[in-house]
Amino acid sequence: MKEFVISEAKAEVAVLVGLITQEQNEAKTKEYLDELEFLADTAGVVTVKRFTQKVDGPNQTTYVGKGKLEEIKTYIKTEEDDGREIGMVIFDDELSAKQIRNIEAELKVKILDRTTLILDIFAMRAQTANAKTQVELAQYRYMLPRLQRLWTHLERQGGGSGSGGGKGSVGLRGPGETQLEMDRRIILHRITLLKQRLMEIDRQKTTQRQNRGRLIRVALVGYTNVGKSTLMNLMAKSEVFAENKLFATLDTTVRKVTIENLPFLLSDTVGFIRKLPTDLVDSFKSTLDEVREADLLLHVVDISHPDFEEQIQVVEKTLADIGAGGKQNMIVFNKTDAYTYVHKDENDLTQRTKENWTLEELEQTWMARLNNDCIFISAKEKMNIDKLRKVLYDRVRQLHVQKYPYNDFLYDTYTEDGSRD
Ligand SMILES: Nc1nc2c(ncn2[C@@H]2O[C@H](COP(=O)(O)OP(=O)(O)OP(=O)(O)O)[C@@H](O)[C@H]2O)c(=O)[nH]1
Ligand SMILES: [Mg+2]
Repeated sequence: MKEFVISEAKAEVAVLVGLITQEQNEAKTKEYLDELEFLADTAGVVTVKRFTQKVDGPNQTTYVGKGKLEEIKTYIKTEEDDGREIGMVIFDDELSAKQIRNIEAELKVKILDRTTLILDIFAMRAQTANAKTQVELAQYRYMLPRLQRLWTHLERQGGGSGSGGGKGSVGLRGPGETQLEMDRRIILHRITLLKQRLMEIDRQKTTQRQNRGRLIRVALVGYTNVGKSTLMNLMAKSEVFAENKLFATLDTTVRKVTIENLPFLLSDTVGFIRKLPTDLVDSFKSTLDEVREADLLLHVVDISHPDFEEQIQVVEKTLADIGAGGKQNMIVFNKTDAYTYVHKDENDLTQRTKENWTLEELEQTWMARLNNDCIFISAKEKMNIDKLRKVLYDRVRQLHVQKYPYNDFLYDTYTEDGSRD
């Protein structure tokens, strides 16, 4: 967590809140909050404090319990009294309309949840018309069921007294209703419009894809920030924006790559993250079509990340959700240069944990588990890239021969002594 410094006073300042439950132990919650802090940082928000609470599950009205909420409130107040303004509180899970309303009434600062934060970053990152439309659609879809918040606010101003008369039960009459209904209608209308626009973009993209000719399509997929774009740039000599922030990429880029005599298409697309709202995934349909229609998926994993195994699971689950589950795929373990482990002394007889594994041990374990169907590289340090090219060549060639048996540009390569490769 960053120390609070005056020079950063202009940046928005946040407090994070997460729960420790039966399913989510303390270590896990810490990892989730680390990621939430990284998300906040990507959005330009400085995190100054974290609150966690041990509970059975989220409180239906206020997410955390009353006491904890009080504690957060006191903290905000004390900070403010000292001239340090806390701009927002960010919760690690999706909040309902009711929860947002209650928490906001108590804390009196901006309340965000993981999803709103992700949507915010997406909005910030969206470059093309396609990405912008997709993000806007996801935002409205998220907003719609939470509109009630506005309604109650109006109700408090005296809207629901029944002065409007007519139909509806108590609390559902008067100007409050009109306002809510109007907002709802405007948003629904906008959603329809955005969907139409996306359908149009979809049609164009489908035509584009159909015109691409008979080439095998390989898609880079993976958790956010694992190095997909870095690898794309290396393989395709392209210049996709890559940086150490989450969701640097939102749109799909497709490049033609040729290894020896074999051309194929390589695509780079948006990364996945845990607790990604399904609505958002749905909205990104046209971006994810590239993944859905790929012949081979290269699942890039950041092996230097302490939580890479869960990230693999999240990606696999998301792939299954978008209907790309059963595809041929290969895991590319990236960032081997950044892998660290805790050395364990020979005389130390306590149980070795995963933290004590050397890179070599880790490689052996995964090679065995995946039947050698994986590769360990560093895109940044360009380590093992020749091997990756070789493996990719073999895989793509095999797919190509199956799919386009009569393609004439594909001829055998011969080694120097004249024998077949
Ligand atoms: N140490 C190390 N860093 C790497 C390696 N490959 C990529 N990175 C860094 O990891 C960060 C993320 O890289 P990107 O290529 O943007 O990752 P991405 O998967 O495209 O991320 P999103 O588009 O944000 O989902 C950048 O700071 C890269 O420089 C590697 O092999 N080793
Ligand atoms: Mg990227």
